Amino acid sequence: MRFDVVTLFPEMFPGYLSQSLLNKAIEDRLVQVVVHDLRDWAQGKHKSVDDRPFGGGPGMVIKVEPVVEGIEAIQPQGAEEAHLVLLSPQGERLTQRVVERLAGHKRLILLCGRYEGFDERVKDILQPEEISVGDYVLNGGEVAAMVLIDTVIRLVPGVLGDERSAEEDSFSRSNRLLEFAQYTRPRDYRGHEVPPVLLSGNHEEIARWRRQQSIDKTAARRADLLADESPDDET
Ligand code: JD8
Repeated sequence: MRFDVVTLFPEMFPGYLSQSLLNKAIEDRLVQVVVHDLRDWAQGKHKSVDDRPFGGGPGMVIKVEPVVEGIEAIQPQGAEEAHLVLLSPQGERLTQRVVERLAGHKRLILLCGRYEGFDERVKDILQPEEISVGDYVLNGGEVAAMVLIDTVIRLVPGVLGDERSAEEDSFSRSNRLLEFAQYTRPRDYRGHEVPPVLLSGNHEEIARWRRQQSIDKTAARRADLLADESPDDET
């Protein structure tokens, strides 16, 4: 799986990319992340990528030319044709179902905006899929792009190793429940004890207890997940 990230702030990515799971996936060549500086396609002596909005108003708008020319230059850089994603508060909400769909592409270009966003003609010309990571306001698309990468790579075969499958994760196709509570040593910390069933060695009973924990916690905190009966592979 290849990600091409297009951003005005490429220096935000190395710290994230050096995180253990992702770094290992990159070393194992399961995942490739290429970060591109949008300013490389800026025009003129001042290399400006943004300008004041027509019609007035606060802030700056990212110009159409560097974005269109940048994407046109990046698209043929990979062996695979890339699916273009624009991170935007106006996009479709990123749910695990959307993550599963995006993971079906071999290559994604993630276009990160800043300021007041892009000149509308970027969307008219490039027709990206617009994705939002949630209903709150970020300062730009970079953190959203990291969220998208983080969620999609979990579904790339081999990335998680074989100790655990993404199928078992909460919100996945086969599990719409929240995770059960986990404990490790010590058995007693300041009078807070580990539930005895987990120390029983009875694996059938442990599985039943965990399942019930998941159901109870989901009902109490996220009843909406239990109510969602929509089909898994809705496209
Ligand atoms: C991209 C600029 C800042 C600030 C309008 C667009 C995603 N879930 C999400 N929340 N916010 C974003 C996001 C915010 C962005 C940009 C994504 C580029 N901004 C806002 C208010 C004025 N701009 C996002 N994905």
